[in-house]
Order: sequence, then structure tokens, then C-alpha cells
Amino acid sequence: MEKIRHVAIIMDGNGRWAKARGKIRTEGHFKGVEVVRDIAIAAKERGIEVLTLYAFSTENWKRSSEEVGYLMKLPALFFSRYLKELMEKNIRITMIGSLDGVPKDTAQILRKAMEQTRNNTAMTLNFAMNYGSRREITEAARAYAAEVASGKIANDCTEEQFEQYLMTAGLPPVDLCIRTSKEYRLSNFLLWQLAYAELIFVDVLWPDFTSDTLDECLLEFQRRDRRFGGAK
Ligand code: V0D
Repeated sequence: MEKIRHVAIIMDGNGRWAKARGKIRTEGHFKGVEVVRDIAIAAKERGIEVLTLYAFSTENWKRSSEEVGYLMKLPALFFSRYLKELMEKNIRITMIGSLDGVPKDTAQILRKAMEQTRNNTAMTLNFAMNYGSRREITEAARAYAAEVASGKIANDCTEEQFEQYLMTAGLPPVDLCIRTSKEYRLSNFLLWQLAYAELIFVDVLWPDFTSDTLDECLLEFQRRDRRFGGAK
């Protein structure tokens, strides 16, 4: 049994879930928040060290202002309901992406939750917020170039050194990426980090995703032979 340290999830299908029930899209997002809590707890119980969830992409700003406005209130809803429990369960909240453009009150709530949980050690619940992988890599390249230009370092970095400029620096490598809702794309999520990860696409809408679905994915991961391109 290979240990799974880091799981990433593209949480898709909230709109479709709502539509199928004659509800509006935001009702799917609302249900999705509860599922985030359930899957975070389940992941912790299974010994996963880091769970990275794609909450809001740099492309999501193109949605209607009503929907964006609603989505931006969900972190506050999430923490008002679950921060106490996350503290009790010793879960640390971190973020990748950028708080630029995020409403001030929401950004403040996110910073406060990170600050309050930063010494927790049971699991890291890492939210990708206003995140895009190409932007992440571009910014890493700029930061690296700036250090070379200022003479701090030589222009001879390896992959291992370059990775230290990505927002996931310090986290274990991603072992498994799950995408829900029958979409078969990475949608600008963790492009560098998923180079050797197992990819699992499940025909379950995010609001219907349960700890049993997670267990099926973890079983499928164990069935696959991970060779990292070697002959073994
Ligand atoms: C809607 C399904 C939790 C995906 C899950 C801002 C789309 C529910 C958070 C959250 C969203 C984010 C950061 C944080 C704590 C909680 C969240 C968004 C959307 C977009 F620190 N659920 N959730 N954020 N949805």
C-alpha cells in the first residue's frame, strides 16, 4: 500500500446538481460547502496530510456578478459553521492563489482563519482561491528572474529549486487529483504539480460526493501502478 499524502480535488457539478432539482446554481454551491466540510474530515481520518480544493479559479471572474458575489460569501459561511470544529480536529487552513480582487471582508476572514489555525498539525486544508496555474508559474519565473537579476543567485536552477517559487512550496507532492462531474480537463489547476499525479475523473456531481466516493478513489489509486516513468 502506497501512502497517499496529498490529494487535490476539482469540485465541479454544483450548477448541474441544482438544475437537475429545479433549483438555481447558487443552491448547488450552498450544498457544496457542507460537502467540503465532510470530505475534509474524512480525508483527515484517512491520514491524508494535505487536501487541496479548487474553490475559485482566475477564470471564475467571468461568471455573472450575482454568482461571483454569492461565491465570495461562502468562505465566511464555511468558517462560521465549521471553524470551531476544524480547530478541535487540529486542521490547518492554508491558501494558494491571490486575495487580489477578493472582497475585503472575505479576504479578512480568510486571513484570520489561516492565522488562527496555523499551528494545527493533523491535516492541511489548502484552498485554491483566485488561483490559476499559469499565473502561478509565470509569477514564479518572475520571482526567480528578479533574484538572478539582483545577483542573489546564479541562473542555474534545477526543477527542485524552481518548485520552491511555486505557491505549493513546502507541501508534499500531489499524489492524486480527483475531478468530479464528468469533465475531463485540468482547467488551469496545478499544471506543474500534477505532472506525475494519478488523475481520477468521477461521474458524481460535487454536492453528491461522499466519504464513500473518496474511498473508491483511494482504492482506485492503490490499484494503479505508479512508476514515475521508470521501468521498475
Ligand atoms: C462553491 C464547491 C468552501 C465549489 C464547494 C470562493 C464551488 C462550495 C469554500 C472556502 C465554494 C474557500 C476558502 C476558505 C474556506 C472555504 C468555498 C468558494 C466556493 C469560492 F478558506 N466552499 N467554497 N469557496 N463552493
